[in-house]
Amino acid sequence: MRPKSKSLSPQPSTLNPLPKFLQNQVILVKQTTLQCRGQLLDLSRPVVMGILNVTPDSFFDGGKFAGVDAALRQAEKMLSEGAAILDVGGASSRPGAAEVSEKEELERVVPVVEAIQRHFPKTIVSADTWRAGVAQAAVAAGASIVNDISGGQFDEQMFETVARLEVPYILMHIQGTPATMQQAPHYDDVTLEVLDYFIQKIARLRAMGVKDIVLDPGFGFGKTVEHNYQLLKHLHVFGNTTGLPVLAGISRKSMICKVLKVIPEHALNGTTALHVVALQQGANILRAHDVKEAMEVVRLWEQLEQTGG
Ligand code: YH5
Repeated sequence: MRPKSKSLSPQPSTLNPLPKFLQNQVILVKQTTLQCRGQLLDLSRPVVMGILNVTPDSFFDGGKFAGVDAALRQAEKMLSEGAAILDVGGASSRPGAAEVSEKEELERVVPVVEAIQRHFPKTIVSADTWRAGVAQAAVAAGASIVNDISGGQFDEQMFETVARLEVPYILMHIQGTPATMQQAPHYDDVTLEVLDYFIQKIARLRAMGVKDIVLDPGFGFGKTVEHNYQLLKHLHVFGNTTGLPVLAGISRKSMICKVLKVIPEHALNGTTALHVVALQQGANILRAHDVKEAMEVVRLWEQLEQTGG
């Protein structure tokens, strides 16, 4: 039983009391939209966020024009396949990836965000960066969501920057840094510790005036295979306890590759299988390399949801 609190729980009037079974119940309203500057993103149905890497180890291997051109082609493909968001990232955060300078990251990300806005003006773009400076420049270039793998821990300016920019913030959990995170991940209870992290950060973000927050347990970021599957199995906890939307970034990650003993290039079928689980566990956004296949999962899952009986 919850202790009765005069100040916190709304008091039903004595003239019109709540039915007995609803008294002392907390009814959590799930947030189903994100205010992406001018555009409202509807999350009452699951959506797919397409991954658009602009790093040299992806397709960004030619000159500046080749990079923008290739990114635009990839953007067009993912939009035609049904992506609701394009996640543009200029610094790989894979385990052990080389650090990219802020200047280099800006030079990769800003022209691509600008080009996407010019060619596909209604597109909702998120900036995958832990740097406040890159987040600010990307939003100035047309991005309308900040996706920070560090939860504000790598750049102390990040939270105030997002508050000032008035854009939604994807709050991801990470233990350690990309350079060290896979050395010896440890938790007593991974789900509880990630939830506790979210609760602390949400309070700080709210106090600074950030309105729209999306929670992401950060699959592969300082987690063993076992930790990742615990988080996937309990994914519903994060949305259910906070009322906030949840993002799952599973696509072609090592939690699939290690179990199936395949390379990321052969991990699409495994990705699809775990996307089904993520939706069943209440995920609102699937961050995916393969938008067409992820959208098929969404459509089939919706059909199942609509089915009575
Ligand atoms: C995420 O989960 N991940 S970058 C290793 C792989 C495959 C893919 C071994 N940014 C996330 O995608 N942002 C990245 O194969 C992210 N959530 C959010 N919000 C890492 C990545 C990857 C790493």
